[in-house]
Amino acid sequence: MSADVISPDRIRTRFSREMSNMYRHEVPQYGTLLQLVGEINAGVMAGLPADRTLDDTEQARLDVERHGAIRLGTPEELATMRDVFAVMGMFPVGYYDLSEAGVPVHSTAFRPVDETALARNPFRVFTSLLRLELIDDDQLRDQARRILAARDIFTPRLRELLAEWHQQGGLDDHQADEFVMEALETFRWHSHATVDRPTYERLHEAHRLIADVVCFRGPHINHLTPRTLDIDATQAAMPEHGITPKATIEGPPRRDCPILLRQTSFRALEETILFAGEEAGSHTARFGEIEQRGMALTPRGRELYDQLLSASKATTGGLSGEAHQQALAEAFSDFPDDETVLRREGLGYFRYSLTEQGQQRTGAETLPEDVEALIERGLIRATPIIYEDFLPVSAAGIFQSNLGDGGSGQYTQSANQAAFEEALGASVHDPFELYDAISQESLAACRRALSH
Ligand code: OOG
Ligand code: NI
Repeated sequence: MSADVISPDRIRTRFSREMSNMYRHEVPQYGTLLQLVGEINAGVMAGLPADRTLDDTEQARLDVERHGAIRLGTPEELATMRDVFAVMGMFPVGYYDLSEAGVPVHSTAFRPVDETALARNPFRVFTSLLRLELIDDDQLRDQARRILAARDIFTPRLRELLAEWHQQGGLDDHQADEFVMEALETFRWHSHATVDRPTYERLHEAHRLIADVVCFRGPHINHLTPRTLDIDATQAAMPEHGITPKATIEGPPRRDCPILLRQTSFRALEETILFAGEEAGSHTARFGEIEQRGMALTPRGRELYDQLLSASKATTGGLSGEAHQQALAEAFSDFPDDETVLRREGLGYFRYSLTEQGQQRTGAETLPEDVEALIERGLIRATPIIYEDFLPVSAAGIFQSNLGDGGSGQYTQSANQAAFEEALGASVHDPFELYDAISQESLAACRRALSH
């Protein structure tokens, strides 16, 4: 490895900053949203009790924290994209099957995986791969395949830089700057469609999303999402800022102990496009979204969440706004809303650290084995680990709300993680394993320190 190679964390931070600047120009409402979320977050932070204030690292992370999404057309695009993200220290985590919800894609999220990298900049990109095999019409499927095979979504210079990265085991400062600019090209919006109007319309009719993936030169970034500390307040303030959010917040209800991820989105733009032959038309692809993140759940906690969410449909169906939140909260009344209970029942993941008393302890008396006993003795404390991933049911809701009416299809085929991983050229990380490792390692570090 060459000596002047820079950290992938720095490349990721540069890239997410440039992407944010680009998107602000492309979609002005995104700028409005950033401002609103910034104000709400400042208000929340000012009102936090002293033992809950965010430290500098957490605050710095929050200021830069974004997620985006792209939709790719071919296995080759996905495999190359994996390298592009690897340069920035982002790796595929989780498998999401959206076909169940009538969207002909499956997805993963590229994100940093280790704690230090997450703390520096947790930038994530929800990345979907179109499943052409779900198009019934043979002719249309072949046509889509041909159109996709003829495009290259990466610039020639980006491909060279990827080769240099492979050879050197990293990029130096200058290469990194070049890389960021070249990679940005792949995510840029192109108002020229690559096909004529009839082709666009046929693909659009098969599924709006198919037209969005197939008819353009690249996989334009379709949203960039800041993280709010109070999604209910942000959602309520959106209309005053000229933004109309979808009617319901996806995910778990508002709670004292936030879990997983709550999200809401809005349709941002109807874009003017030019078909091949210069005929003008319009296309909606880009939208806005906000998210609030809570505690990562263990498989047990997640099972309970999925079960309650699915049961909630019976009472929340058709409701919106506050009424929807009320009904959802009632449906979730069996989900403990107390950190100690969530921990003792093994529903959430926690990070352990020494208390002041733990740091001062002299190794005289024998230590209890049990975590709960260590906490009760005042030697260690547990804080929830933030959920860094996505939720398939919520993602489907986000897709749907932005596809507009008639956006959904019916697919008989379902999850195919093996095919996705084959296209990717790697297996995806299991998110539960990542959270568990962070939790276990923090506990082991506490035990080592205490037994000195
Ligand atoms: C991605 C939708 C999923 C989320 O936050 O769940 C997503 C897309 O529309 O391409 O971004
Ligand atoms: Ni999103």
